[in-house]
Amino acid sequence: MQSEQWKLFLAPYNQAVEELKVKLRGIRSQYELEHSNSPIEFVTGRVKPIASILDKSKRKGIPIENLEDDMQDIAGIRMMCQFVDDIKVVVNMLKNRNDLEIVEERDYITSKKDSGYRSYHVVARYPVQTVAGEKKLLVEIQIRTLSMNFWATIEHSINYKYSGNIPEDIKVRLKRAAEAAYSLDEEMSQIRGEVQEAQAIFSRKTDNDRT
Ligand code: 0O2
Repeated sequence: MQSEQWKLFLAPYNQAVEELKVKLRGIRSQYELEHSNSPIEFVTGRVKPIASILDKSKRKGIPIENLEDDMQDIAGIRMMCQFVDDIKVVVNMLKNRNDLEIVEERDYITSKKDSGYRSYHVVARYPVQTVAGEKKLLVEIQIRTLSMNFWATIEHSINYKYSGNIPEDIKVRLKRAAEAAYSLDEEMSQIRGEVQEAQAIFSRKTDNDRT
């Protein structure tokens, strides 16, 4: 594809990511207004860079003309939660939306990846309104805790640095770090009530300070 064709191909994906970021961030704002604890801490999104699309299409043997049907993460959304239990709440919330049609779920929390990676992936079709009519695009939504995200972000950069061939000793340390991150999640879950009560008090205080 020429650069102009890429722009046209990726435009609806950009639109999907921008729309979903607004919609999903809106849920957090609703919780904030109600002073209740949000299962969503923050939301990010990105369209896969062309180089990564080409890389993955080669690695997975996906012909360019099949990208729309066979590459599920050209549009990617990440939803970060404070607690592991929030992940289920967020997944159910996504399942109940009428603008998302869930096509696949991958639970890398119950079954972590070999690398140590943990996250819950939901692949869904999302309708984008284009001048040529409605286009239902695949989007991949990754739902994870803050500590899973911390680990994944660091591992991703190390993986990039070593072009996918992380030295064995670093791999071992990363696996250990993944378990430490998970222990942190488990510890925090144990004092969830305490944490949430403190956050509710703090949120009311900052609201009062502003008025
Ligand atoms: P980026 O930069 O986040 O877009 P595959 O791509 O073969 O691993 P598949 O079957 O297409 O996997 O889908 P999967 O595993 O559900 O999702 C792939 C995405 O999940 C990756 O996208 C990462 O975002 C994340 N991911 C999966 N495994 C790992 C891991 O071991 N470490 C980290 N840090 N992230 C992981 P991309 O395209 O790799 O990267």
